[in-house]
Amino acid sequence: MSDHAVPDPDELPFVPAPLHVERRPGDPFRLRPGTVVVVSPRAEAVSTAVLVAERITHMCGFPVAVVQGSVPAGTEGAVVLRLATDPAAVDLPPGTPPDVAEDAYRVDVDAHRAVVTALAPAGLVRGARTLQQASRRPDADGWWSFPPFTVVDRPRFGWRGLSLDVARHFFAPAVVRRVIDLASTYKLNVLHLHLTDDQGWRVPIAGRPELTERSGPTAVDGDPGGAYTAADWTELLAYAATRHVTVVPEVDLPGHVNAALHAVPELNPDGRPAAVYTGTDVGFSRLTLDLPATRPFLAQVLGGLAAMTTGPFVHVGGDEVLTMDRDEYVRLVRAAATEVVAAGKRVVAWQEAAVAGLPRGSVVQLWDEREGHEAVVAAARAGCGVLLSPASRVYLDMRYEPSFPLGTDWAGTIDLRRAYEWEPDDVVPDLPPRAVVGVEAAVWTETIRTPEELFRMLLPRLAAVAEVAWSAPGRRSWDSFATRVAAHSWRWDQAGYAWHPDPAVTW
Ligand code: TNX
Repeated sequence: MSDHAVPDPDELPFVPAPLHVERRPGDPFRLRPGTVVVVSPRAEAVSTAVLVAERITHMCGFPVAVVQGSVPAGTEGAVVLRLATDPAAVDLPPGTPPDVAEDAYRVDVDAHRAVVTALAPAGLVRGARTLQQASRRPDADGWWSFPPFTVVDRPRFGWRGLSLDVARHFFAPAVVRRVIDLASTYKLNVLHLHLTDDQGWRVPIAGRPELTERSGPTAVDGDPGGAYTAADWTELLAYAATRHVTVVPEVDLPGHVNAALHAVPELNPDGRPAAVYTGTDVGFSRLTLDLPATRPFLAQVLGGLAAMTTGPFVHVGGDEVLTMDRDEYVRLVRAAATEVVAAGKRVVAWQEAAVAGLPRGSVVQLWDEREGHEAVVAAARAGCGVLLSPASRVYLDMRYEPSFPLGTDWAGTIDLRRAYEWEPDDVVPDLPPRAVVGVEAAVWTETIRTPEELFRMLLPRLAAVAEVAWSAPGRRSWDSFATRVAAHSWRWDQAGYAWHPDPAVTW
């Protein structure tokens, strides 16, 4: 197969750019009443088939049957989801890491069928997103059609994330579901939720109802807060799981804890509840290791959170603790990490925690490019992964340009091109090979209070970061991206997502 680095943008404006794209001759594939979704008869693939059928019904307005097995005789048109066992089915090179292999897929579209092939359900979802992006706007008769093509694709990194701060301002489950949809459209596979901070506590912990009762209702500037119920949480995890997005919950410790200090008086040295905090300073609040309440609190919160988490990771924060000596900080982070490991999960922590000697297999999340990275490199040499969230590129709470009405600028302004044009291998020199597990965008919400504001900060930059995380370096270029991403704005409009018309793109 020939492989074009840059697909013909008028025809196939895929974001992120796939590894191989080939246009094929022939008539387009059309979705029409009678189209069925055919899926390999394996239980784990059925939810993907249902997702695709629902998507088609949503787009086209007619019901779509899901059929297990082979294409029924006389079928007008079929979307086929095929789970293969042979890695050659998706052109996988030997030695591909499992987290990349599970997302690998191919899509083959001709006039009669659109076939998505993958080794795992996650790959079927990624391929279905590629297919979705190939759809042309409905023609005069209202039919959706797809030009014939073949894509063979797999990600560069196994961790492609978005971190959402629901602590400074709360975002309801319905909004988080829309964030998951968007992330999944661009093949992200991790949603990291920053669930607690000085201003609020958003996640229910069994046996600790006071956390959400007392610190759920608060938020920055006295705005309305909120907290997820246990049922909300379970539903969010299920919604994400169907889209093969792993939720990584974060309880930020041992700093950023004023909401906990407000809800639990015994966590304060004077035994009195801290006042509510609705400002946006960082670094002032802290746990105290030697209080009798602290270790039980860590055990209950982290054990409880681990038990509520289907994915393999729990994030313990660790950032910006400005009022504690290093020894106590290290002991607190270790105590937190011990609870996470005891509960059967792997630790994720912000880069500051690299000094604590995290367990092998932990993930250190780099964000602050102003600091030296020696401890991060040492942690990587000791068997930790490194997740890249360089603030000056992927902090999507930074303004697009100096006069932009929302956001902040401590890490500079980030226009679309700046979010796109950077190379993960260059962020931390001296890392051992394969230490970088992936790339994660982050949106902090001190200045962001409504869904409209949130999506305007995310789009179009989230698409840029997604391409950095997915597409191999030789497969991407700004000029190509700028052309392709322009073809996505009608979809955002159609789905009701607010977005910023960055002037570097002809929208
Ligand atoms: C730094 S990133 C923080 C957050 C702020 C963010 C604002 C990190 C680990 N800490 O507490 O919300 O900057 O951009």
